[in-house]
Amino acid sequence: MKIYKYLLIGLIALYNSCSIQIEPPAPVGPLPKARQLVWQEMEYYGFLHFNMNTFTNIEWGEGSENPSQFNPSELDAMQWARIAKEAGMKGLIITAKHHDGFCLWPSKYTEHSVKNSSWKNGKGDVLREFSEACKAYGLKMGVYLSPWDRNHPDYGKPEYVTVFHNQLRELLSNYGEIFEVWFDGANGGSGYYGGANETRKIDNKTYYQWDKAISIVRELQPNAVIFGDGGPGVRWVGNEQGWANETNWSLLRDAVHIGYPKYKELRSGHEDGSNWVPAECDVSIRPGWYYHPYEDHKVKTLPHLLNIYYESVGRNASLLLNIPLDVRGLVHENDEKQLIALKNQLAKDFAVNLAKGKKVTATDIRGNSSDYGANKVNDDDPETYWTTNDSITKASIIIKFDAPTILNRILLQEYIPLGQRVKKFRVEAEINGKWEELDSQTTIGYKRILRLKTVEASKIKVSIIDAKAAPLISNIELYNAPNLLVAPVLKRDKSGMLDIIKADPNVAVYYTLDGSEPGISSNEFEKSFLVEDATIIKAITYDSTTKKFSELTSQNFDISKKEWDVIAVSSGELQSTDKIIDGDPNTSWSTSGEKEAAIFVTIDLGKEYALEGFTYLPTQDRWIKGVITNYEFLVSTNNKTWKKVAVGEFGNIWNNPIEQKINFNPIKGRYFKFKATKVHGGEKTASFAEIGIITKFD
Ligand code: FUL
Repeated sequence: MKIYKYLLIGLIALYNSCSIQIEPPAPVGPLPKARQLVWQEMEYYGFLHFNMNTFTNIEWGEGSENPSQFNPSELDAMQWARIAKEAGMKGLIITAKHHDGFCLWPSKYTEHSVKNSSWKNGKGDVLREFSEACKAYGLKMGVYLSPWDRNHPDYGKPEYVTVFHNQLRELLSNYGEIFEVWFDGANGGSGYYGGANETRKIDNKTYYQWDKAISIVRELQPNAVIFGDGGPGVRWVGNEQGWANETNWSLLRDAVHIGYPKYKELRSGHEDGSNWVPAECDVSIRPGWYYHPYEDHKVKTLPHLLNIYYESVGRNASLLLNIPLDVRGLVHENDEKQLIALKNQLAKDFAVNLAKGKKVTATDIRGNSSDYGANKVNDDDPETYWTTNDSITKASIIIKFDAPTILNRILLQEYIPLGQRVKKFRVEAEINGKWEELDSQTTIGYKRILRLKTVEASKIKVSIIDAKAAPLISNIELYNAPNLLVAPVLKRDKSGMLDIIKADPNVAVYYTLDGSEPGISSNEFEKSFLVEDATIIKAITYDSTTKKFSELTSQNFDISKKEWDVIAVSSGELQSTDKIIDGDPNTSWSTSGEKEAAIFVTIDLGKEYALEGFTYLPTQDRWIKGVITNYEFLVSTNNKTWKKVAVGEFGNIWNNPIEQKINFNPIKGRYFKFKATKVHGGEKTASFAEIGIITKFD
């Protein structure tokens, strides 16, 4: 009989744990709207800055441009969509109208649009081609509409607001489904305004009648989210560099509005916010939002882009990566290459989810119900979650491997339809039978990805240490991302100390100083070393775990600048001229302004050399100024008698401000004078990021 008794007890227990329906936890508000949930899952999508500024080569047009200036030679929206799709983006947002007021579609409410441009004899409609391309590639389509219009004569008056609303209607009525409407926060100021050329101020909280604008979006595109500094659908992240704070709440207090001055708060949101407004990280793949040929060599590197991904998508935000379309109306080849490099690296980083199929246990389970069991975190179903009993806000979950497993990434997701809850959590690994803390962090939200040190663990424990209420974890993934294998970057300072920068701490760099190909039997880079003489340095990154090499870096360094001194300048501060010869391309120095022909810099090399040429790198700042286009180069042994050894022009330097190399017939000299006979745009100051000499290489 006893056996039956136990069987009965067992059955009751089974019934309790499986069959009794345990109510889901109560929501912890504010909560996301359905459209916000759909948007959140997009995670990564692209921005296309393409408009009048593309053709005037500036970032902010005044509004006085002639519509005929808009004239792409090879516009191909299918190319944009194909590349975005191949890059792994889920949608694209285009600058339908930027601050200069020019409309990419033939708006009925302004003459400043494609209808008066040279492109397709005024018959074209970029928005139409864009929408068809998005459809063809299965991408969602979004529109950027600048409220500020520096062209419109009525800007500042109520009449313009009607125009703004009507244009919004046109965009939302004629091009199919829109997933996001992007309202820029930059507002009011100087402009052309139909020829008035004046400054117009508006109150950006009231002027645009936001309630009306929002109701137009709701009426015509009920599924679209609205981006603005403070939402209402999606918020700005408070910087244009592509990162959210580690602590990132998808919540905002009521006080946040367009143009909110304490915008840095947007990087973290507000834990006690009363609205659900998740963050979007907007950042350009180049320094500028618009295409400038002079930034062709400044497309962000793979390590930089990867970092942006981890600090946006990996920190409970979305990534809106801008691609400036060029004057052809195409994505430039350099940008395409980097977009694909990022896509490929992400595919490698998240190749195999090591948590899949592993046994998971938890210290507490809501009502002991299998509906909320620990295995809900790796069941591949975003609609299920592990959670604890109502009163429990501290709990752990353990993922157990069958055998010790190497890993370095953890991805966590909260079940946000019932609110963002986790305030603090910790990740530990059991290594050789001992628990070791790998990281301790704050918020999770929709998605959090941590880059951990590489460990070989038999178990991974995630402990929720503090939460607003019982934590709801829908997903945990574990990965072993490969080391980042990119060519090393070489840097030498004024004293001749050479540093080699590797993108990943877990890789090795080998180098040679004699022009030969480096390999694992060459010198391994450990710390900076002195390179005083003219030397070719070849360096390569090596990953011992995969036995793979990166591409090669090969750089010619001429004599070091250790003994160099800037002894005279035509104008400007002599004390800070070291920036011209500090070996750092990111620091620059400028003259303070004079008659063009008089600009010069004189440098003492410390001793005599056989000189064969010189190099000039203009400022690498985002806003480049003072780029020397024509030069004279003079050499002296005594700083008294000078011989002019080179006169000429740096061809295309404004469009492509990379290092210029000029050779001349060998001559002995200790001093040189570099004269600027012409500066781009007739500016009266000249900028120098770096000047070098050539003694050996050509
Ligand atoms: C800013 C604008 O002023 C920039 O030109 C760019 O469009 C960026 C995305 O937003 O506020």
